[in-house]
Amino acid sequence: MIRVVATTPFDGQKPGTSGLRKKVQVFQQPHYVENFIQSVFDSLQDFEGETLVIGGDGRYYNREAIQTVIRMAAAAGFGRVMVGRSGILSTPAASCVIRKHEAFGGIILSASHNPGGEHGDFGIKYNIGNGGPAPEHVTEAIFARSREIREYRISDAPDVDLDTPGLTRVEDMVVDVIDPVEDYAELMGALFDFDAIRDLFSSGFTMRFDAMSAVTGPYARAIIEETLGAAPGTVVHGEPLLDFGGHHPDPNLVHAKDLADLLMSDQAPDLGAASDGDGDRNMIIGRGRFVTPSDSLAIIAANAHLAPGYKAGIKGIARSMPTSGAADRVAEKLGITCYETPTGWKFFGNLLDAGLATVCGEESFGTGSNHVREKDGLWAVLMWLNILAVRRQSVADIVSEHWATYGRNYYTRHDYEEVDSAAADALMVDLRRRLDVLPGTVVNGLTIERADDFAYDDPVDGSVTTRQGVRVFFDDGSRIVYRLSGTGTAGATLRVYLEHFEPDPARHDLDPQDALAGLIEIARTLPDIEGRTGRRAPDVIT
Ligand code: VG1
Ligand code: CO
Repeated sequence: MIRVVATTPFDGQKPGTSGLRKKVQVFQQPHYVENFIQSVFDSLQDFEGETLVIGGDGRYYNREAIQTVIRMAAAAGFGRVMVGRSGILSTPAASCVIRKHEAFGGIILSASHNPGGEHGDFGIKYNIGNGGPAPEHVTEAIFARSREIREYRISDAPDVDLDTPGLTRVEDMVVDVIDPVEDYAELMGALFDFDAIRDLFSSGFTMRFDAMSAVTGPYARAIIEETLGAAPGTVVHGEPLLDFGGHHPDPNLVHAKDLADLLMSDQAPDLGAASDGDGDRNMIIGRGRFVTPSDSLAIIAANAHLAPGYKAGIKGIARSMPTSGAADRVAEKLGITCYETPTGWKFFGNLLDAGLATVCGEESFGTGSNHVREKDGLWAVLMWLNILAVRRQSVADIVSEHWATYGRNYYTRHDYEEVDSAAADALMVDLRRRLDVLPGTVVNGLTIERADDFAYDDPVDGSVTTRQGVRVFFDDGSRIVYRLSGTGTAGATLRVYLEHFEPDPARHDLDPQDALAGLIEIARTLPDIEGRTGRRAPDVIT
């Protein structure tokens, strides 16, 4: 039976950079999930009888939330839901399933790289029929609806057995529990030269893939070990855990330190890789050489034609604004456009749909292509494997050659986490207020050439997105970007992105923190980070 339940709005059900993210306890409040899901459904039209894809990264509260979404989808009139077995679907796999089965959309339960567990974070995201995150006008409608919601509709049917593949029903709606890996693995097989990668592994190539006890374990085991023949044990932390083993499932040098240390040691395999909570991020490290995400995007763009799915060449590149300009240099050489978008994958969707861009990336360990409409961690790893299988060089050599050809964009990001929100806001307000007077100012020997607050004009639908981060450009081509995170759940996170271009190959082997030391100092003092936030140093450096 379908019940109509009276409710009152919750504050703050505003989707951020990538969906609604809050502490688990917030989601556990009675009606909280229901209000948000009803707000999503109320913001959509014409889905009667259509298919909704549902899955998550397996974190604490995943199964409970999925049962609620299934009951509400039945009450809303969806004809079918496709749910990953055990509630599992990586974010890129969900995107793949939505596209392949021409679903109306999908609900992804994930807080991505944020920590999980009973006291960790949870999240809900709505993806549209192209498989990508809902664009801004949809997320704004959802938020507006959440502020006036008075009732929601839900079936009182018992829980669905999520662990047994096959068909059941809730009310008139079909529930299809699917293998979470199958469609995705098939797509990867169509894009990459699996035979060449198999040969690479059988030639003695070694790798470690750290799934960080998050969602990519089953995918990586099936594809890298079982299909491509990497040695058993190549995938570590391959079981998705409710709390990710207590770690941040965030593939970077801080949270995947064990992997990074291994790759810098005498026992290093040829390749190290890791993915995040929901499987859309990736980290690539060769023996003795960490590849920054910005460089990885550029190298993938320059070498994509080596993979069968991209052999006709790429049509364009898109990168988020804070991502380094390394990809722009590749685009220039290829004679294609490099689009610069606000942070967050939702801004790539239009460019991909319109065929303007083929590969996209973000400095935050996100890379992907037009094969789905999310960033895709395993895709990036397989792309690197394909490139390595064809070029038969080390990761370090490929990176060095790339820099020799294009120059090196030294890059780093400094994050100040859980800063007092009012202080962080005031810092940004002050920077914005000074935009007009900054040009011409000399700081530590560098002259500020221009400064602005990034705004994006979408070339496809004409929408304008403003206030996407303060950019300060210097006369030597260096750049500092300041923005506040839209994915955190406690206080504010100030992100400071620093970049300096170095054409001279003799100066390509510096530690980025040294190469950027002068700029780092400027970045700290320009908005008086210490005075305003009390922080002397960043919490995370990537
Ligand atoms: C961060 C990253 C952004 C990424 C987003 C979602 O957002 O900077 O590039 O798209 O996370 O990634 P923010 O607003 O905190 O800077 V995921 O893997 O967490 O969905
Ligand atoms: Co993620």
